[in-house]
Amino acid sequence: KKIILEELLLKKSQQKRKMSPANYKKRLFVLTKTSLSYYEYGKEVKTHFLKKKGSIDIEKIRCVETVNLEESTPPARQYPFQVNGLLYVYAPDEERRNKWLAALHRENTNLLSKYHKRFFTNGRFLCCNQTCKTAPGCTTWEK
Ligand code: 4IP
Ligand code: ZN
Repeated sequence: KKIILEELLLKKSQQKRKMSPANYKKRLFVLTKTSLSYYEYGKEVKTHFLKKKGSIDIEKIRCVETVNLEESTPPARQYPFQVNGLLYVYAPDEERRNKWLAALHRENTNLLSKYHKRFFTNGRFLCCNQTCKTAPGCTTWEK
């Protein structure tokens, strides 16, 4: 399948399991016409044996936006973007983040106009205090 965009980016754990602590992993993100996937990638992993760690169907993506920075965010995490308010990915700089946002917007026709502008942390969205991960967005998104 044709790759639209591919880059080694930092991601925050989605914490699907309740007890898992938040952590950050470098993953190879690959965008195609049909999915956004991330793979384990490192010196010890040969490129042709990349291990897929996660994937989202493009048609299931409803929101792709930046995320407001919280106080004292380390240098490596200055350019976050979110997918569906659940997957947080960090680009190395503003330009690369814009590249990903533009590509994800271009491939997607199902985007909602509302999103959460701050992180989901400790069981709630910091922007609106909603505790459900799938709670409707609180902020209108403008292109
Ligand atoms: C893992 O931490 C990794 O961060 C996983 O990311 C993440 O899954 C897990 O969160 C989290 O517990 P450990 O490696 O220390 O176990 P990756 O899949 O990129 O390795 P996500 O869902 O973020 O992919 P859970 O709670 O979602 O499983
Ligand atoms: Zn919100």
